[in-house]
Amino acid sequence: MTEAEDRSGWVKRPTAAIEGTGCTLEDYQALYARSIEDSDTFWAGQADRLDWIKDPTVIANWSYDPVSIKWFEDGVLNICHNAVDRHVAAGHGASTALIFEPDDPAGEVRRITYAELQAEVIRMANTLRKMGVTKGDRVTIYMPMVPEGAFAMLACARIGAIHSVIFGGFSPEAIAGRVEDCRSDWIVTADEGLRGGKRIPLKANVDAALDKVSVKAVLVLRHTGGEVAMTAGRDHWYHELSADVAADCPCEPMQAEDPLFILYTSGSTGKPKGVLHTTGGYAVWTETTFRHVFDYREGEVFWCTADIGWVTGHSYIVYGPLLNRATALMFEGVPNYPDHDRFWQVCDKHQVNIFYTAPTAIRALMREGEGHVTKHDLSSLRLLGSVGEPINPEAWRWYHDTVGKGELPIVDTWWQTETGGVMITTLPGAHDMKPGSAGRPFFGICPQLVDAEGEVLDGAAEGNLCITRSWPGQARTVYGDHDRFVQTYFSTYSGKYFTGDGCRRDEDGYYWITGRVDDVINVSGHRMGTAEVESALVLHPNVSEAAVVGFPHDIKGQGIYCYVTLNADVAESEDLTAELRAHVRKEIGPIATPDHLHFTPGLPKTRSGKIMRRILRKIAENDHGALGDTSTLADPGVVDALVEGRRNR
Ligand code: 6R9
Repeated sequence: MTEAEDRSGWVKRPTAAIEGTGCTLEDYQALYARSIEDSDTFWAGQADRLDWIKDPTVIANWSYDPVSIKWFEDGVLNICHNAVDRHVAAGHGASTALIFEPDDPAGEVRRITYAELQAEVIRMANTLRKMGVTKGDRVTIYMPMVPEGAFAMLACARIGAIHSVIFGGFSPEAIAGRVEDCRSDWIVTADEGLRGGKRIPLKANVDAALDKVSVKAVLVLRHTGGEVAMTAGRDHWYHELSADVAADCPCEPMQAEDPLFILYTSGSTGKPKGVLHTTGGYAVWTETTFRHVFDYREGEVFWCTADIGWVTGHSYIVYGPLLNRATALMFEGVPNYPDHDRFWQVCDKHQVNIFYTAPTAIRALMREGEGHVTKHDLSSLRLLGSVGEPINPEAWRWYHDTVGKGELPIVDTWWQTETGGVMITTLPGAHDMKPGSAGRPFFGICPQLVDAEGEVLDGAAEGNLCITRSWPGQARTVYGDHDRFVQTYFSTYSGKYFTGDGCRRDEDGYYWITGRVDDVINVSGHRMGTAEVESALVLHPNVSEAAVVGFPHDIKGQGIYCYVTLNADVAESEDLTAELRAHVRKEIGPIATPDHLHFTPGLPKTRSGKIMRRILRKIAENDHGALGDTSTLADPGVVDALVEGRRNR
């Protein structure tokens, strides 16, 4: 128990964080009320901080039945202008936009001012144009965590192309699927990435993907200098192709509802969905959430440890910070290289003020002991943040007490790829915190809990989390498949956006996310559809059937537990286990590597042939006493065999 705690379960917000911030509890309450009761005026006011080529006069225009979502629809703007050029034009060209910390701590740090950022984005934009990219085209970005990744995103936005960033840890198969799905004709990549001293063969992965799909051109950044194959006529070195491009490139005027980016994310069924975000609403939403949630003050260094391949990197490394003229740190490496103190060493080295990371990283570092933290001077830190999965109270306390010296506020921000930015969080100057609770709804957000039948639950309750009103940063569709968008998010509870998360609201109106209620698991903060892992497993010639569930994992939050039925003539073996693990890595990527493979002659199925996942989850959790009703199973004997198999591991 620290001094900051004065009520059981509560951690008081520190008064130090209140000084200088615009948002006290009273402000929050007044602004929140206005954001709901007078929503258009509120959002028009937020939108006013941006430069519009044509000011929007229609603010919100949405319906959840039928599904059609538009914000600021008659407004015209360019988000790259707002994130970059606007600041240079206002005389802030010399302020630092990005600080790049390389994987190797002895490597070269890069500081990129807003003026330099503008020049770099123009160079990239004109290079893309030279390759033939025009407004509305989809450009795939498969890059390491280097500033050129951000340049490429902003360059697309500048010329009106739609970026689709693919996390550098994904496999050639995953790249091919995504390139094909959005019919992207261009890929921006690098020779290799670097993570924890290891080289990631990005260009080779792209080459393997391009055995399956074709594109017009590939732009390759020389990063490590590693040897790569270049296909004449298709592949271009960035430094060569950009050498003679013009030094100016006007920003394309974009309608607010013109697409900005596609980002693929896992769902409970089928292949990953291309979630589509548009320009105006996303700009207003990331600008506003960044400003309030992180209480950003001029000159501060903001560090979000996510990768730009995830939505957190899009919204809080690139767009949110740059729209606020912040200094964002971009880190190429991993938390435990060269040692477990890397995060804290970087915080000290770059005098980081706001630090935003994931619970899985906190748990992993907590295990290594506080010595790694205390040996560094962390006095620059002012605010801590968490995102990606529920943070367990033990990890919260360690973060608060050891990293935050028992003083710093923590914002536990709940949101999703589909929400574009933070939805539920405490605000540092406004709210006391409860370890493990995300807190209160952000401006404009109306959460609602419903039971399985869709009945609305009031007051303190636990149920499925829905959002009843649209907000500017909401995804507009699934690229190329609007029906799937409607089906996935608006059909379970008609007239509401269903998040897929379970949630409890306590007597103080604080929200506690309990995790996914669908067949999505959260592994180290990464979303993974169990169906994706199953499809990968059954692609193997020896596998006849597979069922995948999550199970509690100390570091990752959830691990991947795979039940596998082999073909009749195949015997299980350690070699086959290793082969199947490698097979899943190859199909999806290392983040999908199974933690457990449980060979079984059969899976528990109902008489109609449905796999009873509830039972498989319980067995994976080692919760054998609570298997519930198994009477509807076609063959109840299967369960005993599975329990026996679990006990033996
Ligand atoms: C931003 C991001 C979304 C899913 C979401 C939920 C989980 C994210 C959380 C959290 C509890 C938090 N999640 N933040 N759960 N507390 N603070 O992570 O997007 O990759 O789309 O994942 O992550 O289950 O539904 P995304």
